[in-house]
Formats: sequence, structure tokens, C-alpha cells
Amino acid sequence: MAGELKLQTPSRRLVLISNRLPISLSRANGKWQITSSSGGLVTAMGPVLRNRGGMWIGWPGTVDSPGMGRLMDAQQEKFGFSLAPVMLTQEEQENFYFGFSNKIIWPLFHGLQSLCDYNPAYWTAYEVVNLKFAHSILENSSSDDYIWIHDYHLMSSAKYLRGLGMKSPIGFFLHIPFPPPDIFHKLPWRTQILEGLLEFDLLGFQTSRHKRNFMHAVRTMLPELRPVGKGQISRIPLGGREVRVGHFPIGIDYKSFSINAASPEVEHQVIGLHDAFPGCTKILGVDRLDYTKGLPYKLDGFRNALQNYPELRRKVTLIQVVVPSREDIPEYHALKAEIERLVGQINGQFADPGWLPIHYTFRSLKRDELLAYYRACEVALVTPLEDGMNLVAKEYCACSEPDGGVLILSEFAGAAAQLRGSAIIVNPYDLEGVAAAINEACMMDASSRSSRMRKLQRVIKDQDIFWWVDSFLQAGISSELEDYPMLLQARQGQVDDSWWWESV
Ligand code: GDG
Repeated sequence: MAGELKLQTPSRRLVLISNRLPISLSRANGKWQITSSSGGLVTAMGPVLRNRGGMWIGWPGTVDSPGMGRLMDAQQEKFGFSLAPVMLTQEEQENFYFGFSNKIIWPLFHGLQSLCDYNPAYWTAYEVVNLKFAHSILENSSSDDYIWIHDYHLMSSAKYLRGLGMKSPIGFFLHIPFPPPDIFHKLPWRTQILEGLLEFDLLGFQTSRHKRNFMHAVRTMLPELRPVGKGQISRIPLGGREVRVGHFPIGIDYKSFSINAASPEVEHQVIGLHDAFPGCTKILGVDRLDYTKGLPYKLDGFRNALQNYPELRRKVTLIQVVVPSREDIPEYHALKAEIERLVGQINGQFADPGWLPIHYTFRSLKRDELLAYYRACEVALVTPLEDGMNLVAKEYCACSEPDGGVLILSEFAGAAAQLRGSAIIVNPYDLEGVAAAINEACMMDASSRSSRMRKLQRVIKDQDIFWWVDSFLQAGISSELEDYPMLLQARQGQVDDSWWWESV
């Protein structure tokens, strides 16, 4: 079967590169365990690459490698694209991934510079690993492929690819925010990062705000450059070539979410959820365990709602799902303890026999279960302190009944740029404002709910993940996803893609 897939491999492929592969491997008692990698990048990009015979290059989440090749071959049959693992040593994992990526770039780019640890060893490892990725990309691709590199872990990779002689166009998309210059300037390696980014041919950001921040950094740090264009795409001429810079708000596979959310399997669970919280408006929060998601503020905002609007007591339940993430980083342990302390405190303060204000879950949900939560909950409370886009907000709307839910959304989520007309927009730091928004959402009449949700769904449906890929490829190489057609066996229905959705 792996052989058949290889035979059908198209001459022109999308080669997608991210720090993590869509699957993570670990070994227990000598046996490989395969789990899906969590997070927005994987959910978003899976449907794009699925069954098109392309390739995904990334780290499989383990330092162990015997037998890896066979495992990768087996997975590619299920996905309809190949997987190429980039192996990292334990030290690289520590310094590149947990260090530079997650203790410097992640907090800094989300505007939380006090959480940064500018250890120089982290930078050295970042460069070593970016070079390692460049070698792997070169080994696994041909000049006909489109090389599309994703996210903040790999901002130096184009510099090394150029050094190794790669001439073909290379696109880059940053899934997280790009910060304003006064924050970016704190980075000791700001010049190297900026110059590295300018080695790509197309740079994509989630919103015009993030793009503007980047252009501002270019203007202040490299005043000799003369960027042109003010619209969606700007150009930076660089002696003999140019870098295009655009904003491309990432979308979701709307159709898949809305169809699956209405399936009998999900509907069964939706009924179960309505029965479990009788007479209560269910307010949903689904967040990875991460300080950027603003969970303590959200809980305090909910506490304020119960304090300021006593009529909400016994009438609302906050269902807060926290998805485990980056558990090896000490700050995340402290955050979990803080969340659990607040949940305990709020439940202790307000619970009555038969009513618990917060229903808290700390685990990853299966996809059907997640869709059931989206569909069953009358309100979604999405209040990150800063977020590139936030797919949970879009997925919630796609799964909601047309006359269904109300979305409360942080003004600092990238999604707010597209959804601000019909979501209730809040400043997540404004605890009184969040409380008022919760009250407004719970009290909203059916006709406002329905007209707002229909408008939200229209935008999310029109600007879905395929629209996003097309706009990026158009800007990058005047091409579209259709130019990378489905594999023959997928068109004939021979590739089973349900596994993908069960796993992400
Ligand atoms: C980064 C940027 C940007 C969540 N819980 C479960 C689960 N999920 C899935 C959701 C969603 C994804 O994880 C989370 O995506 P977000 O966009 O909210 O956040 P990040 O992971 O931080 O993603 C972000 C994104 O990249 C894409 O560009 O929007 O701003 O930070 O898709 O569905 N999936 C399952 N069980 C869960 O419990 N199966």
C-alpha cells in the first residue's frame, strides 16, 4: 500500500514543514504509541494536505528512532501524504523547543516579555535545529515542490536553505502574533530573526495588525529598505528579488465541522449534555493549558458575573475544558495549580445543592465529544490575552445550530478582526466587562442570537481553510490548491480519511 502511494506521488507537491508532525510517537515497554499532536496548526493543516500526496516534515516528538521509518510508512497510507521525521537530540529538544521556542518566542510574541528567559544556549540550539530542518527539506523535496514552512520554531530555516543552494520559492506563515516593535526590540537576536525572515519569498501573518507590526519592525531596524504597497500584500524590494508580506486569516474546514456536528453520534451526546445540566445555560470554554489563553482572568470574570448578576446563579454553568499541553514546562504546572485553585474557590463560594457553577475537565476530548460540547453549549467564552487567530471560536460557530449560540470573544484574538460585528467583543483583562458580556449573552433574545450566529457562520464558511490556502498560494506562486489534485485512490473513495478526524 505504501508502495502504491509512492507510485501515485504527483510530480508537483505541497511540502509542509512545521516543528511537530501531525502525529507524536512515544515508546512504552518497547512498543510505539502513536497519538495525534494537539493544537491549531495540526487541525487546520490536516484537511489541506490530506490525500494530495504531498509531504509533511517535522519532529515526531521523540528522541528515539529505531523502527521509525516503517511506522511513518504505515501512517502515510492513512493520511494520503508522506511523513518525514526530523530527529532531535534530548539537548536540542530542551534548548530549541522548550527553550528558544517556548521560553522566548512564544511569550515575547504574545506580549508577555516578563516570562522570557533569554538564555544564549537557546539561541545556539535554535540555529542548529533550523539548519537541521533545512537539510531535511532539501533531502526530501524537489524543485517542483512548493515549500511552505510554518510557525515561529523555524524562522531561520530559509536562511539555511538559501545557504545550501535552494533557489525555489519558500513561503512562511506565522500562526502566532507578531508583536509591536517596542516588544520585538527586547529580543537579543532581533536582527538575526528579522533578516532570517526576509530570506523567505512570502511572509504570511494572521491579521493586518500583526503584518503592520512586522512592517514597522522592518522600517525601524532596516531603514535602508523601502517597502511598497499598503493593501493586503506589501513588497519589500531586496536587490534583485523581493519579499511579499501579507495577512491571511486562517480558517477551518467549515463543512466538515458543521456536517459532523449534526451527525447522529454527536447528537446523541448533545442530548446527554442537555440532560446533565437541566435548566442551565451552558457556557463553554475550551483552551489548551497556556498562559496566553487567559484562563485565570476568565474564571475571575465568571466569578464577577455571579457576583454582579445574582439572577444568573443556578441558571448558568461554565463548562471549562483545559487541554493538557507543554506539561514539561514548570510555568504550566503553576498555571494548572492556579486554575484549579480558582475553580475550587468559585465552586466553594457559590455552589448550592444540585448546582455547581463550574464543571471543570482537564483532559483532551475525542473529536465527537468536542463537537458535542460545541453544539450543546448556548454560549462560548473565548478570552485569550493575545492569540494569533483562535480556531476554537470559529469551530464553535461552525458547530452551532443556526438559531443557536452566542460567541463572546477577546478583542486580542486574531479572529476578532473578522468576527467583531456579530460576536460580543471583550477586553479579557476587564473583569467587569467580561461579567457584563456573560450576562448579555445569557439574556440575549432568540432573534438576535440567531441573526448574529448566521452572520458569524457566513464569514467563517466563506473564509474557510481552503480559501485561506488558495489566497496564500495565489500570493506565493500564483497557484491554488486545485493545482495539487486529490490522489486517484482518494477520489475513488479508496483512502479512508476518517482516521485523521478521529485522531485530531
Ligand atoms: C495556534 C495559534 C491559531 C482543542 N481541544 C481539543 C482539541 N482542540 C483543538 C481545537 C482547535 C485547536 O485544538 C486549538 O486551536 P487554537 O487556534 O485555539 O490554538 P493554538 O493551538 O494555540 O494554535 C492560534 C492556530 O495556531 C492556527 O493558526 O489560531 O492562534 O496559537 O482546532 O479543535 N481537539 C481535540 N480535543 C480537544 O480536547 N480533538
